[in-house]
Amino acid sequence: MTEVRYNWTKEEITEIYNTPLLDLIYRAATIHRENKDYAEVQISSLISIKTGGCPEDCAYCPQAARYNTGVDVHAIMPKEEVIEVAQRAKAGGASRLCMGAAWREVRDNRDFDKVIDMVKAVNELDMEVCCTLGMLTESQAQRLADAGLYAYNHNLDTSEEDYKRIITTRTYDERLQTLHNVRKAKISVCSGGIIGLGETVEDRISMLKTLSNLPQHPESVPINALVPVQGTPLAEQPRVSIWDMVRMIATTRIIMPKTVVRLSAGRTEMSTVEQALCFMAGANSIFAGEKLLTTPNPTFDEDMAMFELLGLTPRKAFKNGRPESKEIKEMSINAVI
Ligand code: SAM
Ligand code: DTB
Ligand code: SF4
Repeated sequence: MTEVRYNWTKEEITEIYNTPLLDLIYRAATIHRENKDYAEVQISSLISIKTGGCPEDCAYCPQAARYNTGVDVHAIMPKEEVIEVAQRAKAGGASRLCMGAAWREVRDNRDFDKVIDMVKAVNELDMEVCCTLGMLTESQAQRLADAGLYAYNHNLDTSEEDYKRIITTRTYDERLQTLHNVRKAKISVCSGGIIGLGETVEDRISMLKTLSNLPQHPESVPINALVPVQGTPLAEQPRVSIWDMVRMIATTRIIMPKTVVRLSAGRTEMSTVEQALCFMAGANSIFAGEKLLTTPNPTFDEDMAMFELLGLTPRKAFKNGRPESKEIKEMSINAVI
């Protein structure tokens, strides 16, 4: 019996994070096995529907207009192209398609109408549709929900205390407000962060506290390792240690036992052995397909070979029900499993 808690303290999370490594992995793996089909891994594929030229100053991001990163700037992609990519992703084993746009926030304009059409079209392919478009108002979230949007990705990235060092063009509170708007529209929440930004362990703990103290835990928490990109202020950051990645994944698994924990950016730098440790520590989702948004990622074939080797299977779409049928029953407040 694992109690799902929403009142984790920094002290408790720190103690978990600092547990001797093998004990930590064992504890996380045990919780994972009690709560989930541990061999099932959700595969999400990313597509950048509007690339580069973003007005924000996120220090890690190759798509911020103010950094010279060589990213090709693209206006919004035609729906037909999105459908083609979605079909290829589905054939590669993906059950979810996440459409990303380099926007600060959604505006109520023609581009948003186009995104709404894309959401409807991908939904018809029987894939879970996710978007990550920046900040959303309540009515924009509702419009996406009405179009059949399954999940919305909106990362906290780091701690509230560390936020200004990484991003100055928006606040942590604005980020949390969007998560609230998404939740209100009954869209599944995907929110996590990045390690390797030069943050402290306290920052990582603080971010995990914020996520685990939300009224409902996010249904998915992506843990990204920074992909350092030339031209961004964080280009020279050293590669994050695999042990930090494992600690972060295991701690997330323990404090949010029912959440899907996604081993996200940074996998091209990880060996199969290192990724296996992350799955052991409770990761049960990946981004698959040869590109993340603008940077490389392992191919579907490489990932399928890894799944076969490790005895993992891709999770089917809508395992927790479709939003229309109000069956997103993965989590409920005070749920005890
Ligand atoms: N513009 C929207 C926003 O910021 O929410 C959506 C797209 S943005 C690229 C989505 C997420 O990608 C960011 O919140 C960040 O967590 C992640 N990301 C961006 N650049 C990254 C990098 N170089 N390494 C790891 N993760 C990165
Ligand atoms: C998330 O947490 N990671 C993804 C997705 N959500 C949108 C993005 C990773 C981006 C890595 C850098 C790039 O490819 O541009
Ligand atoms: Fe823009 Fe999102 Fe990149 Fe920040 S992370 S610069 S908001 S695309």
